[in-house]
Amino acid sequence: MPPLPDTKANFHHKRSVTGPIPHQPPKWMPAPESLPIWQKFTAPEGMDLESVQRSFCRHVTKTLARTAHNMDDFAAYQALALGVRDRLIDKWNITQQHHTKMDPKRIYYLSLEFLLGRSLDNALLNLDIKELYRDALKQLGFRVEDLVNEEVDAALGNGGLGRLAACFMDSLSTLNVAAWGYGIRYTYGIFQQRVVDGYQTEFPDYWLNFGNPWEIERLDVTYEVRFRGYVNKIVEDENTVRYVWEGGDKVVAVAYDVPIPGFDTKNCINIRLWSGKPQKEFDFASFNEGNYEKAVEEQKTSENITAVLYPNDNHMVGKILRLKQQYLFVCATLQDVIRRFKKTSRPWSDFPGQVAIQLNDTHPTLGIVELQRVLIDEEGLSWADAWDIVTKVYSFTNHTVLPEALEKWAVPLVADLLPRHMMIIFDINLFFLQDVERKFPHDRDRLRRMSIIEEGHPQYVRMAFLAIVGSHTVNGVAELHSNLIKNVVFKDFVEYFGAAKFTNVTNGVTPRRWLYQCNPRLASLITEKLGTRAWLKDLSQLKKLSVFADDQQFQAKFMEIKYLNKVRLSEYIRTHANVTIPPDFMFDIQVKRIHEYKRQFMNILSVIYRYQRLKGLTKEERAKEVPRAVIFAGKAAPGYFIAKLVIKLINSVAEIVNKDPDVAQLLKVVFIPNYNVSLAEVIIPASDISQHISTAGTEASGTSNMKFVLNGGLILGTVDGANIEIGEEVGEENIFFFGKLADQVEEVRHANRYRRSDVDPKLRVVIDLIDQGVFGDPRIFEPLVSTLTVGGDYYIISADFESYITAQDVVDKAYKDKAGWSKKAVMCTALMGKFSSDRSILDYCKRIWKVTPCAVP
Ligand code: F58
Repeated sequence: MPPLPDTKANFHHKRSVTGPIPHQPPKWMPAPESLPIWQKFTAPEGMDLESVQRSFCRHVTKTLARTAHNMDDFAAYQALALGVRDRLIDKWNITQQHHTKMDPKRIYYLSLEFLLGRSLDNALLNLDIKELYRDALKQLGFRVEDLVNEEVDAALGNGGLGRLAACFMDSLSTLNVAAWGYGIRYTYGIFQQRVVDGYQTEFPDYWLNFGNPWEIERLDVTYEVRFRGYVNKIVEDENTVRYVWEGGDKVVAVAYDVPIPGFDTKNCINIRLWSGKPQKEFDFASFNEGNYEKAVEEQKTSENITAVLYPNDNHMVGKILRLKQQYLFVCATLQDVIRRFKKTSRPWSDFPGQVAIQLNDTHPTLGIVELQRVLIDEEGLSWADAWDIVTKVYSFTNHTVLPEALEKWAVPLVADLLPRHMMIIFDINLFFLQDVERKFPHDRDRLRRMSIIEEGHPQYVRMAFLAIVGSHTVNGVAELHSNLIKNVVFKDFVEYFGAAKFTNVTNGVTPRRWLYQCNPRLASLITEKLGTRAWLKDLSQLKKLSVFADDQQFQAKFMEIKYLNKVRLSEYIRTHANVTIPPDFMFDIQVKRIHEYKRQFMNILSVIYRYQRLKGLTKEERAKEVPRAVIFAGKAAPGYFIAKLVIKLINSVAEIVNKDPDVAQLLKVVFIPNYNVSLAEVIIPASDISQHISTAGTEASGTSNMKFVLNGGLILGTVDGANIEIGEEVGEENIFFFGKLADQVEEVRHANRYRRSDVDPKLRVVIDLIDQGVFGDPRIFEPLVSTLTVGGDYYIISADFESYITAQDVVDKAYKDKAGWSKKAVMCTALMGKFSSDRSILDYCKRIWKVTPCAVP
């Protein structure tokens, strides 16, 4: 078949290496940017009612082709979002032009997940135009508050790691850092969860079904990505051999840009998400033969790569499609980064001064190998020069110490999909181990332990080791976690590289979304008391609230807001989970991914314990009890059988407890389905107490703990992750700790192995009730219960149970003292300044990336 003509209809139209080819007018014509008329009509939109209304109506009638007669709230949301997006694009353009002019060091945050949630309310608040839009839309017959709820979440992440990336982007933009986020535009985000007969069921997340106003499709920003093929060895002369990766299959990555506005700044940065597309739309030869299925096959396989987010939280899956996602992601990203760098015609030696790449966990670690490959195979640098550049550019954040979450890829799989990369990994490992050997001669076992390649059949590539060896800095996400990394998990590497390479950056959350946006009443009260909104950019200013902690009037206002937030959540629960919860109950909340290490199981076991205790009380005794609503939400990985059983147990307990008249005034239990970012925004401001009760040493940081405390909720928690630092900030009197410490856990586990069925007596009571069938057929729960009895109780629920129950009693007692509790709640909000993601980002900027802001003047 003759080749197709090279027109835009047949091929991907690509930007040139140095960016778009500038428009070249004939000599007699002036350059467009010099014409006043361009300036006039590209000026940012006006900040007045009429401009807002004109834009809204134009989008309704022209973009959406609707009219005032056939409008619904969703169409109104779309028109509103498109108008706000126009403003974001104005800012985005100014920011990009400024960065091009100043050419600062760029920060690239590489993450396979960005859990952004909704964008509209956030953009309105960050741009400080919510009031304006509220007034403008009211005159057109719409309420902004209703339209905001029409938006579907962008749920391109599993949990903490993905949400952290989103908070970091908000802070980077607010702090005017010249940063880019890079990720994948999954066609399906994290699955939607429904509860059927008490069990979790999963449904696909069709988030793009009605279009996405927050993305800009860049059909001219595309890069080819190769898979498989072979490596050609070219002997150039007797001292030089070169390797070229050839053949195989190619797909194309297309860019989608998501603007991220900063708060109270002109700055608006970008997250660039990649989508897999076929290199050519379809195979004409097969099409002409009548084989239509084969003709579109290539399209299907390339689009499949970015079709779905893997729904596992803290658990590695070794699927080839996941490896393809990772490579497509880093390959396209690096081509984009290098294209931007080359626009300035700087030498390669400038690269580390101009580019910092942060690896959000090991998922983008192939980027290390890919940069080395490009530099030696395509740019002709020597191995040593290239490796020097690579290791000055990358830094790596570790988010977990759970062994089952540490990524490793089977060598045959990598060798098949990425043959040249596999060669380079072996070389990196060889040079590294030679060096280790020089430093620690005759230590065979050390070489085995530190090898990037794990020996066995098959061999595996240990991605964390590769990330450490290829980065200049490695950080954990809370003090305890960083210490575990240094002293336990990567101890050998600290001995080899020295302690300076390993550091801590404690996580943070953005106060814009996690207070200002989700708790507007509290935000207003704070601004009123402090007389300024400056705390939104400098959260440490909240400490000035502590002088009001004993002020009865202030306490009353603070707790009134808490109460109204509880009313709002109670209403949500009534309509979405069909349980009625009186807002004057204590709201005791545990919301996060369902995982054994997070111990939702222990929580529901303690609820059963409370239930039987309450049932045994006299009427007089009951009158002294604190009524409690125990609220759960969270998704279990679809293949995680035990986690799913925990959800079933929670729902079974809820069913019995909620209909038992004996405890109707004292206890409610509910599982709210489909936990996501926008639901978190309703749940978090409504907590009296929230639970963060992981087995000590297992939760790297946790970030929802920070959100709850920031909103004036207390914590019941273990001495784990960021709980510890929260305790240090708010004071021991304002947090409820219990349980074994991280350094005691191993001993308990060891003992568990030898004292099989000997569980804590209070826990025994609970297990017996389950076994008697009080919560339904006990055979259903047998696999779950046996993790405690015959399974060795790896997460030490039994050893922590007594201390947990005691801590619950302490919480009850504290709650009865209304003034005392109010003071604690105020102090919590006041003393959370440390946990702003702005502080985390400034930490990264100073100590890891070595960059200063580049603000648009
Ligand atoms: C979480 N990790 C940690 N991983 O569990 C949490 O303690 C920490 O606060 C948070 O990171 C931010 O640092 C986490 O969410 C994942 O979801 C991975 C997704 C991809 C597969 C492996 C787990």
